[in-house]
Amino acid sequence: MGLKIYINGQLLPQEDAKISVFDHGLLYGDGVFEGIRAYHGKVFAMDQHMDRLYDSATALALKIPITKAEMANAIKETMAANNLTESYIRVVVTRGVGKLGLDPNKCATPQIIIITDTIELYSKALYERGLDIVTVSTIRNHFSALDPKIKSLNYLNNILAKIESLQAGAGEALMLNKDGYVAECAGDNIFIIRDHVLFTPPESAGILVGITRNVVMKLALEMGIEVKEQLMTKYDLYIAEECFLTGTAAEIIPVVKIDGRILGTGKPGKITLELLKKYRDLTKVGF
Ligand code: PXG
Repeated sequence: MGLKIYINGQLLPQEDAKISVFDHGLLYGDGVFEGIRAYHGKVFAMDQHMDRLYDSATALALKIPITKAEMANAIKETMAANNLTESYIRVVVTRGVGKLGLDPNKCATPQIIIITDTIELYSKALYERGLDIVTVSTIRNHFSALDPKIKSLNYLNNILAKIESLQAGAGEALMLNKDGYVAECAGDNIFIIRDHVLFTPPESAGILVGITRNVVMKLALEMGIEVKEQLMTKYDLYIAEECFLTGTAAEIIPVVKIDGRILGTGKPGKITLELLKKYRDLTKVGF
C-alpha cells in the first residue's frame, strides 16, 4: 500500500498526490522546505523546525496560509495516517500556481505538501569507520545573492557541490564561502575539535543554521566542552584532532579524511562519539 501525502489540507494516496506544472516551486524553485525527523512517534525539535520554516518563508515574502500550530498538527496527522513512528518528514511550501513569468503576485495561494516516509540513513559501518570529505570548487552562496539561512527550494548551489564530491568519490562536499572561509557541507554543518574545544563556523560565514548544530552546541556545553563559533580555513580542518558533520538525517557523523588527508588517528574521535551517544539519548526522550 502506498503512502498518504498531505496536500493543502487533504490526505491523498501517493498516486493522486500531484501538483500543477504552473507551480512556481517547480518553475523557479520559489518556495521553502524543512527536513524533520520523528523518533518513537515523537517529532524531534518541532518548534525549532516550525520557526525556521516560517522565517524562511517570511524572508521570501511568502505568507504561509496556516499557523505554526496548524502545521505541526498537519505533520502529526500525516504521520498517523501512515502509521509511522520512525520517520523522515519533508514539509514543502511553494509559492503556488501562477503564470509563466517570475511575478510571485500572479500566484494565487501557496501550496503546502507534507511527505512522511521512512529514511535511508548512512550505514552503521560508516559511523564506525568515518566519512571522507573533499573541498569543492563551488562556493557557498553569498548571503547578498541568496542567504544560506533560507531553506529554499532553490538547492542547486548544494547540488552542484554534491556532484563534485560524488565525482571525487567522497562522502560529502565541503563548501567554502567567497572569502575562502569554511562554510558548511552540501547538506550538513561542520564541526572540529582541537585541545578539547569545539569549533564551528559562525552564522556570518554564510550557512544554514542547522537545528542539529544548535542541539550539538548545547550538548557540548553540558559536557563541559568549550564551544567557539569561529571563522576557519582549510588549514584549521587539516590540523583538527576530530571532525564531524551534523544534520537531521545524519545526526552526528564522524569525518576521518579531508582532501585525502587523514585526520588525527584516522578513526572517529572520542568526543565525537560521546556527543553522538548523547544526541541519540536525546532522540529517545524528545526535544
Ligand atoms: N546545511 C545544509 C545546507 C542543509 O541542507 C544542514 C546544514 C543541517 O541542518 P539541520 O537543521 O538538519 O541540522 C542541512 C539540512 C536530506 C537532506 O534529504 C538534508 C538536509 C537538507 C536537505 C535534504 O538528507 N540537511
